[in-house]
Amino acid sequence: MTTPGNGRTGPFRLFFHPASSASMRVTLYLRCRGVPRDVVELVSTGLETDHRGILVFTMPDGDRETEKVGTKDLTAFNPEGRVPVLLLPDGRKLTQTGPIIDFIDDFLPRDEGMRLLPDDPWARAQAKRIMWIIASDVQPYQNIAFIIQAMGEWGMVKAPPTEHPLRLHYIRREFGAIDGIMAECAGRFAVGDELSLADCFLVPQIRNALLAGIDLAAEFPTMARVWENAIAVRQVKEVLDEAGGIVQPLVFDEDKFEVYTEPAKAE
Ligand SMILES: N[C@@H](CCC(=O)N[C@@H](CS)C(=O)NCC(=O)O)C(=O)O
Repeated sequence: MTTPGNGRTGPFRLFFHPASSASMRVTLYLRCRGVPRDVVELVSTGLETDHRGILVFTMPDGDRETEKVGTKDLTAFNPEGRVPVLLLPDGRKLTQTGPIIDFIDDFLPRDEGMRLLPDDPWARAQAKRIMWIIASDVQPYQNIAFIIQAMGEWGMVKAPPTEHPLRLHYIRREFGAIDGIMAECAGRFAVGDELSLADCFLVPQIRNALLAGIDLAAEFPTMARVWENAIAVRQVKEVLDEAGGIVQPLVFDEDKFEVYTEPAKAE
């Protein structure tokens, strides 16, 4: 495969972090699609917490790209301050999980490996529908950083961040919608009997929901069935194991969060 690079050759480099659910959408895609490391190299960013206890992704220690940008501050590399980021051999960068996956896929042979999108236009649209609900209607509202900041700076009711009522509300509301959609289109997996990008987006979001204490089997039966089938797939299991298991493990620093949200701060 030739990657675009204005004459420069080399793999794409995916800057990601195992603690990031958005990153996991792409790492699941790469593993399930069978994309080799010489096509997309994985580069794990650094990770710190700020004074509020919020996770901050940093440039990776000792990486040549960190040398180039001259700081550990990720915003110097990606002004959005987020992961994942795809770096092209010529230095161009692409953000946002959906476009990153589409872009990589444009360089892969159509007839090799798992395609991860159904051929049927309606089924393909259902897969994208589920992906969009997760990326735009669930993940931003249940984001721990957003919830901590809202408690510390904007007077939102204080509660444990992982199980905050706002977080539970949006996960339950949208999971209810997805469960209804999947009642129509799921087979063994989110859309039909083949694993698709809908599963690659669903799995990390369910991992967040499990951390929030949601009982998937009791509340979202179709989703629970699909989840069990998805995590039994070897490639999915490998990615989950490498990221610390089936429940999202690392989300914020509790001690710093307590100091940041103590009542005196709110006056
Ligand atoms: N819409 C983005 C979401 C990316 C995102 O929110 N990533 C989180 C980690 S899961 C992040 O980097 N957060 C750091 C921050 O917001 O400062 C995508 O699909 O790529």
